[in-house]
Amino acid sequence: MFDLKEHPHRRLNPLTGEWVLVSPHRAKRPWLGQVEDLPPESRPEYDPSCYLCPGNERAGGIRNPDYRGTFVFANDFPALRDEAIEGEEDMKGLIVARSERGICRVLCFSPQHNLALSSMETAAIAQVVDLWTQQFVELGSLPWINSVQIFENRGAMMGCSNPHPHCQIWANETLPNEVQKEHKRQAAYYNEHESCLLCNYAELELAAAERIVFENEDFISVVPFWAVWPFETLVLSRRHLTGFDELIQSEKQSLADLVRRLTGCYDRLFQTPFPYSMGFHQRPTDGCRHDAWHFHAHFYPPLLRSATVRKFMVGYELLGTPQRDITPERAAARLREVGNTLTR
Ligand code: H2U
Ligand code: ZN
Repeated sequence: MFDLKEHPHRRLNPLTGEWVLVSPHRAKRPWLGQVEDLPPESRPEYDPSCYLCPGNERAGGIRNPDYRGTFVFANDFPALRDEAIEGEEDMKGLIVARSERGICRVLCFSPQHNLALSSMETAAIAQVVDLWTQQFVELGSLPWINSVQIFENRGAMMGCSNPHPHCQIWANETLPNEVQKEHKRQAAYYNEHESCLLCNYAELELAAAERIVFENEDFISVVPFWAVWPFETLVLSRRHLTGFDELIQSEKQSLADLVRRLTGCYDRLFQTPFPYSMGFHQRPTDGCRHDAWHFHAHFYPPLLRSATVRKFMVGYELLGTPQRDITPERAAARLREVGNTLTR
């Protein structure tokens, strides 16, 4: 009898059409170790050498204002530029290049150097949600911007250059690869079923309850059935929304609450500020409706068993298909267990 808890199998990611290999028999060892409160981070509230702290000079020579809440600025070393130098190359369809325009910004969540989403107050995170919304609207309304990617790299392991709480936005002309895959799959599903892929998926997960980590009135977080990273989560709005601009005030509060609890839970899992890349996926901003799109966030954390033991995407995974040992069901149970110990 085929058993998802015992036998090697593949799982489909319906958002991308890609598969993940699951080897549950390899992760039968019991969990060890107690969950304790993370000791307060030893960083100071203000760091004179930090390029994101209020009043400090950045690498490009510009000085930050003495900001008191959130703060956004144009990335001093942007990966994309907004001036139009158009062109392309195409040699027999094999050596192909196209010019790409974009805007890169950096967003500070807080003036306080030693905070993180996990240690900020819900009301302060709600202000970050407001900023994300405002940036999505402003950048998305530019006629030549068709995709707005908001993302956070946290921790040196993820290549984050500075522990000051911040994220980035890259907004550009074309849809990035991951967004393009999800765009096609959601549209195809919508056309075939006349309903939303992620609305229907959320309903299945809520009924099963097995992979849900947290839920509140407006949002759920789930270790998706097709998760690749050990403690990967997907954050879904309960209501069918296509982007930040459709969130009502109470939903912004709910999102802030869920982000705080989820990141807090991550930090307690291995008693370390948990590294991850997270980001929001929203409808393309080409002015069309994109009813098939469902607003969501992905959290991709690399840690596997401790503060230092991480998952690598190498070997078979790099050349073939991603693989995991601990099942998404066990990962979700573990996160819930830790979540129950949260004190706020
Ligand atoms: P991380 O979020 O991965 O740490 O990247 C921080 C960004 O901040 C990075 O894209 C920018 C870098 O270009 N940056 C500035 O815009 N000004 C600075 O003074 C230093 C870093
Ligand atoms: Zn700082």
